Order: sequence, then structure tokens, then C-alpha cells
Amino acid sequence: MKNFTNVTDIGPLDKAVAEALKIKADKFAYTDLGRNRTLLMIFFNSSLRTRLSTQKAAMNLGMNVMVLDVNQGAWKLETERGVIMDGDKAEHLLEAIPVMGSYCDIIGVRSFAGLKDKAEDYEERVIEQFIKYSGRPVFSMEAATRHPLQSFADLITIEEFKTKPRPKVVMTWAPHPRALPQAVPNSFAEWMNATDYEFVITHPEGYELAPQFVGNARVEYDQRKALEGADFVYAKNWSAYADPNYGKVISTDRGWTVDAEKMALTDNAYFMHCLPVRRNMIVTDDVIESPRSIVIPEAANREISAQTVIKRLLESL
Ligand code: AN0
Ligand code: CP
Repeated sequence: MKNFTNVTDIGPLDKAVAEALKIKADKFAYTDLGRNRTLLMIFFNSSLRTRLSTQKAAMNLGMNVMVLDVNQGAWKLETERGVIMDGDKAEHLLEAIPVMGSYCDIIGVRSFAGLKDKAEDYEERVIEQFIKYSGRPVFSMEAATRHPLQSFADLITIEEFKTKPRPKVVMTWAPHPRALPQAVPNSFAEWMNATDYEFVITHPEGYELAPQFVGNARVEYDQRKALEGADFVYAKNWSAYADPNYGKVISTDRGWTVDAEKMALTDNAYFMHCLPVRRNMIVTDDVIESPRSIVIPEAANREISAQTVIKRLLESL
């Protein structure tokens, strides 16, 4: 694997999950693979899980790890070519990227959508520039339109907890006070569509995701109807994708919050969320604290998805 930005990069999912579960059973089986190799993790945005789980995964493989928070201590970076740099940005990404590449063997990048210019976000300009100019394998730690390490961890988690071969998985929009990217729901949909699960997406009108991510999923505007018989409920907020509201919050309707009464419509479903989650906006305290909530094992699997991906990148160096 040369780079990891979407579901197709990982190849057949059954093989990837089997490899991940093998790694989970013996995390230190490949401590020589990363010896004298350096991972550089670049963060343009905040993180708790991605930062810790990815660093841990690389350490399990024997790697050295460097972490740079671009917005804390590095020079402010210009990302557009052709700009006269007489403002507050002291360095251009076009120099910064190859310099960063010269200090490491593999690069992980977190760079969220700006949510202002849809074309710019959906072209994945930042991570694509890392791929083009760093000279190193690059993996996404959440880019503008996808969060594949999260989706891979979500898939591993569903495979561990499912009790039927084709579970019904329902991804539901839920309210949040601030505008969030579509990366997590896009990516989850992309990975679920690559399985043979029954996959349903539910959201208020106006929150339609990009058609290339919705794929063959059933879209159901009635949340209660969508939840009927679900085996897994995957809650997430996202901002609007459709024009003219791209990147905007168009509803904070708490009628969409996942509560015990909604969970009662399901087939005793497990509750999932990528975290961080706003309690009593996305999900009520009792649901996230219930025995059917698997948000903690889901987050723990981030170490496993990251280790599987970094292992594959190391193997093709
Ligand atoms: C981010 C998002 O929704 O994309 C990161 C989630 C992993 N969430 C927030 O910014 C709250
Ligand atoms: N789920 C996830 O990626 O969390 P962080 O934003 O804390 O890394």
C-alpha cells in the first residue's frame, strides 16, 4: 500500500479485518518492522484519539514518532499558490511539505474541510499536496472528505460485535451546535457500502450527503422508521453538503437526539459514535452509558486500524 486515504487503498475488507484481528491478538509481533523508521504526524486540527492511538500503533511497530501541531509553534502556512505572501503567513506549504518529508519515512496528516469552498474541500487539496510533494507514503488522519482510520476501526468493531452475518447498520444524523465536516459520515458510508451489510442513512431534509458516498445505501427521512430492527446505531452530526447551504448548520432539532425511546425501536442495537460526542445533543447520558454502548471499544480499535495501516505502509517501503 503506497498511501491510505480511502477504502479502496486497503484492498479486500475481509482480508484487512482478519489482519487487524491478528494484530489485535498480538500487538508486538512486528516490533522489528519499524526499527529506525520515523513516523511524522501533522495536525492542522485538534485530536485526542487519533493522536494517541496512531502514536501507540507506530510504537507497537517499533517506530520513532514525531508530532507537529501546525497551529501551535510552527510558522503559519500559506496553502494557495500564486499568493503574494505579505500577510501573516510566513511559509508556504510547497516548501514545508518536502522539508517535513526529508525528516521521516511515513507521514500522517489531519486536515479538516474548511467548509467554505466545496470544490476546494472535495478536491482534497491539502492531503493531495502531501502525496504529491512529500516523497513519502501518506495516510489520512481525517482529511477534508474522509476519515478512513475511523471507518476501518468502526468496521472492525461491528465485525467483533455482530451476531448475524448481515447486520442492519443505521447511520443517523443528530444535532450539534457547530458546523462539522462530512468526513466521518462520508467515510463510514463508503466503508459500509463496501460490505454486504444492510445499510440505512437517516437525516433531516437538507442534510443529503454527496451521492458518491451515499452509493446504494437506503436513505430514510423518518428516523424512527430507519431505526426499526437496527443492530447497530451509528450517530453523527454533519453540516449540510447541498448548495446553497454547504458547510452550514440548518437544524439543531433535538427531536433527532438518540435517546432510550429511539433505541427501543431497534433490535437491541449497539450504540456507536466516533467521539468526541456532545451528550444530550447527539445522544442522551443513559444511552451512551448503557451496556449496549460500544463507544469505548470502538475508540480502542483506532489503535488496531492504525497499526494495520502503518504496518502495510512499512511493508511497501
Ligand atoms: C470532528 C468531525 O466531526 O469531523 C472530528 C471527529 C473525529 N469533530 C469535531 O470537530 C467535534
Ligand atoms: N474519533 C477521532 O478521530 O477522534 P479525535 O478527533 O479525538 O482524534
